Amino acid sequence: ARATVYGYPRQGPNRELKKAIEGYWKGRVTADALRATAADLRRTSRQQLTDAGVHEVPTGDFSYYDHVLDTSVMVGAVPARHRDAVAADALDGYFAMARGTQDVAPLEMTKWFDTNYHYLVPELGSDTVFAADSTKQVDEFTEALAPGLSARPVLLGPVTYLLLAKPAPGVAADFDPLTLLDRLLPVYAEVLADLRAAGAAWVQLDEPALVQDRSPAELNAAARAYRGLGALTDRPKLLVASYFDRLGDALPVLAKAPVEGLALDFTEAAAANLDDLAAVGGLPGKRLVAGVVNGRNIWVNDLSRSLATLGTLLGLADRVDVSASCSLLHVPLDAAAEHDIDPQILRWLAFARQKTAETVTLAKGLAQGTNAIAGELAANRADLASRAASPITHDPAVRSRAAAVTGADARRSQPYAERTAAQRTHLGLPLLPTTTIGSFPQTAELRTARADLRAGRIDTVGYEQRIEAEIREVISFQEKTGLDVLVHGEPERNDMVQYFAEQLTGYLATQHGWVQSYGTRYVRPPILAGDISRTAPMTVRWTAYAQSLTGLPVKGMLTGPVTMLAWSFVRDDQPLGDTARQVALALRDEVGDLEAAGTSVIQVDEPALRETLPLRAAGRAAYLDRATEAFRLTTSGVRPDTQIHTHMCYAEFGDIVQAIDDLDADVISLEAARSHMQVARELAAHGYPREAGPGVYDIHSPRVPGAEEAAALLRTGLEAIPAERLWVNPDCGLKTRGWPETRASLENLVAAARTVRLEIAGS
Ligand code: THG
Ligand code: ZN
Repeated sequence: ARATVYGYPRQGPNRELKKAIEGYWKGRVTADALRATAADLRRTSRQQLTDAGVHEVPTGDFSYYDHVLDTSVMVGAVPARHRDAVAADALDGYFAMARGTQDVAPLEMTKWFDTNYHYLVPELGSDTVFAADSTKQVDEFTEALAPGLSARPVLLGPVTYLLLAKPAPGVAADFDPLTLLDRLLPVYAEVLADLRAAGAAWVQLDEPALVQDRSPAELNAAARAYRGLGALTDRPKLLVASYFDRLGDALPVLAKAPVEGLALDFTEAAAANLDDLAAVGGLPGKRLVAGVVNGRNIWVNDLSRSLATLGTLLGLADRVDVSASCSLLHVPLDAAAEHDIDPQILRWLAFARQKTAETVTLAKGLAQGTNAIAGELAANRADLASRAASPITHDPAVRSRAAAVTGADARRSQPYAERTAAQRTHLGLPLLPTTTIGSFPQTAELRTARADLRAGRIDTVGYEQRIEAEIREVISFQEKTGLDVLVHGEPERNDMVQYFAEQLTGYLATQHGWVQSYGTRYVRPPILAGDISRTAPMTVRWTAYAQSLTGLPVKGMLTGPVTMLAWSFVRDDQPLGDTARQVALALRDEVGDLEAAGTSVIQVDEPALRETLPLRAAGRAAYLDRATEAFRLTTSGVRPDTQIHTHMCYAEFGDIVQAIDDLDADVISLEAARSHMQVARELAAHGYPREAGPGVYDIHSPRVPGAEEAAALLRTGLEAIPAERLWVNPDCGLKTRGWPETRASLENLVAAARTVRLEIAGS
């Protein structure tokens, strides 16, 4: 048995890649310097992998922006609007597809399965002409060749590529990209031949889309694809890789296909994949790569358990190799870089570098027996035992409180229909009330203040004075502009998850734990490591200060439990529902403290609710139950006349309207400006009975919407939602906008609300 991985973090230990690419965009770094930085980073990664004992290193997994975009380039699927830019300069054309230019829009971006990575969606149509460009794959494979080293190019497979694509602009919406398979396969054949000519013995084709629910036609396409590629004579051996879930109905299809290897996920899907593998009689004559090390969480592996799994696989294939379950792109690079985490807790963590070492240890244990890795096994047992016995993971007070939760705790004391009247009276709001989502522009002064505090140039008192000054500005601006429900503007917050994670016991923050979100954007997801509790109020000080400045209601602003989990690394030693409940209870206390401090409107944001929907339909009902329960546990302790708001970004809500209703929030604000209130019609079509604020100002663009344009959107909204239940707000928070456009846009938004109120009064 040998160790391998499917991909490695791209950014480098200090996000050197981000700096080089953004420098190139600004004209401060030449194309040659950018290429040199990238080649250096790839060399260092390969060195790290080989030093750790990985036998076959992946190549081609590197990307300047996104591996799905790289695949579009590899198959020649460049949208017509980007062809001139690509012809003029390949690198600039590539970035034009990724980010757009003054004149052309970029490719659309969306989430990579149920991870927090985002890819660029291929745009295809019946007139798409594919053409092979194997340059990147061949170059990155060739540069990896060294004496004694084997490298395995990793490509996105043709079936997943087509399943991730969508009809290009102007192509009929019902166009099915999968109909292009027969045209795409010859292009893959050419790339495979080029890689063989370059010396590749194996090529990996990633087909994660096959772990989702797939129709007979889609499974049939997979069968055709791998019959076709398998039948080629001029090709390397093929390893078809699946990850993120069980392969399910696609397993018999690939087991029968004339390919030489299959990679399966044996982390959460282990039992199902084992059963399915046994049911097809194993993979005689094939190589099985077993993903037993979780490639998307940060916990140390249970080596004994993985060895047991690997042992049962031995008889089921010709050869069994060991890997992380998916590309290590989804975890930070190196836990050893974390100097602020308690050394004992650090031993519970494994980032990409540590996970690589785990796969090597497991491969050695599998090949040579457990005696060969006795030292590693003993250390691993000790680390797992220290985690299991730690007071950090077992806080009796947190546990008994969570165990005592009843159904009533997650239910408001009155139904929405009765509460709403009490809230109207209590708040004294006009028809079509105006508000914002919560954050105001994060100015350079605010970032400087935070940096000054971190560096010790100012003390806490000095910092808080600067934050209070900003809150005074934001409140006085909103009063002057005529908004009805105000916010404090969140000047004290960095990331909406990190801000709370830093204040909750049981949560860990990292210093260098960057994970790519999209392109050059990275996040440092905090780690839900132990039982979660709140030692003191987290937001009350700022909300109360803002409220003391005005007679108008100021909204309290919290991040909801579902989003806290979705954008963190979660515990793997207890059910997700238990972790969600602990976070919800801590937030529930914050909601209670805000109410007690005189806050009558409290917003609990859940932008990630839709994002983390399970890949297979079978898991969705349970997820939505757990998610809505955690939200209601957070928000249900308040008086009937306290108004609970929630907010969600990103457009597609059609399939979760019932879950949104089950949140039992009083008001929801949603992104809608770009889709011309589509979401309002979707809510109405599902009979959504509550108040809603479909956004009338697209904050993702610096463009200022005119008052008449916003009024027109409101009139469209009124066709779906009655005036008594319609709110007026932007699409999302204003954190990334500048003050000038924020000022102008909100003035127009208030003017639009006033115009439409008069129209309603006069009709
Ligand atoms: N916070 C967290 N996770 C998220 C989002 C978030 N996941 C989904 C979505 N939002 C991803 N979107 C972004 C948008 C911007 C950035 C990252 C992810 C970003 N990052 C800075 C960068 O790379 O320069 C670093 C930010 C920092 O210093 O923390 O701009 O909002 N948790
Ligand atoms: Zn938003």
